[in-house]
Amino acid sequence: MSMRAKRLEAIRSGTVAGQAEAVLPLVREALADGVPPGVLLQEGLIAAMDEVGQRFERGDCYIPEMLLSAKVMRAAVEILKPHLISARVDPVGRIVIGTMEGDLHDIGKNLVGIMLQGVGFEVVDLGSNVKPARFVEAVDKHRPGFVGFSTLLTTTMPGMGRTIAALDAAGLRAGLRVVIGGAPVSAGFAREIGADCYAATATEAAQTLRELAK
Ligand code: B1M
Repeated sequence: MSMRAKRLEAIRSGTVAGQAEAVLPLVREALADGVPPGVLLQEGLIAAMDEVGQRFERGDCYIPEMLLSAKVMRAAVEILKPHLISARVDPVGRIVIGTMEGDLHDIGKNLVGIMLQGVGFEVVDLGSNVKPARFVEAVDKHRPGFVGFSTLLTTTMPGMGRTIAALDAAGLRAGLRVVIGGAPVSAGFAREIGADCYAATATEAAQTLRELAK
């Protein structure tokens, strides 16, 4: 196994084990050695969260372990952030983003925010557990070209449709593009609820929205 592969594996397994003190120096070292931040993210951190999810499903780990891994991932993403948002780019538009009401998962949504900033979007992040009324209020206040909804839970998917309906009822839907993402949703679901587009990953969201903003 190459040095790079060994380091990525140590980042992945250390994140699964929730060991910030082991993972964070490795992330810094890998960056200094020229490992692309996108590779660290995908093959180290996201791969770790996938394994944590599988262990949770099998009953091999519980909420406290999931939280520890999530904490390591968030700290590692903070280190990667300036590298993911490197070159300054001209502003291309504004987006309001948030995770749906009832859903506390925010790592994917945070990554979407970082990647969008990286391609020049001004990002208004409402955080997680966001009620439809708060989206309406923020869209009314910030008048963005885009609004982005994230969810990781099947139970909170219907909140996306309810939020679109609330934006419509407030007269804010015209000229506003709705993008949705998160593990349980799909392009088909986006069509079903009247969203304008779906993005499978944070990178795809950044690419798609940058094109749409032109
Ligand atoms: Co929970 N959790 N969790 N969890 N958790 C999942 C999502 C789950 C799949 C685990 C499993 O069973 N395999 C499962 C959901 C099952 C389902 O609904 N079908 C689950 C469950 C059940 C739960 C609880 C209900 C557990 C319980 O209490 N019994 C509970 C719910 C709490 C709540 O929200 N009300 C819960 C709690 C938690 C923690 C708090 C412990 C923690 C979250 C910490 C945090 O986010 N601050 C947690 C974690 C860490 C996970 C897993 C392990 C990892 C999630 C993650 O961060 N992934 C997760 C399993 C998994 O996903 N494999 C799991 C990495 C992240 C980068 O990926 O968020 O998918 P993701 O984002 C991707 C894409 O989806 C996309 O881009 C990102 C990167 O490219 N994307 C978008 C996301 N949003 C987008 C928006 C866009 C475009 C793209 O446009 C706007």
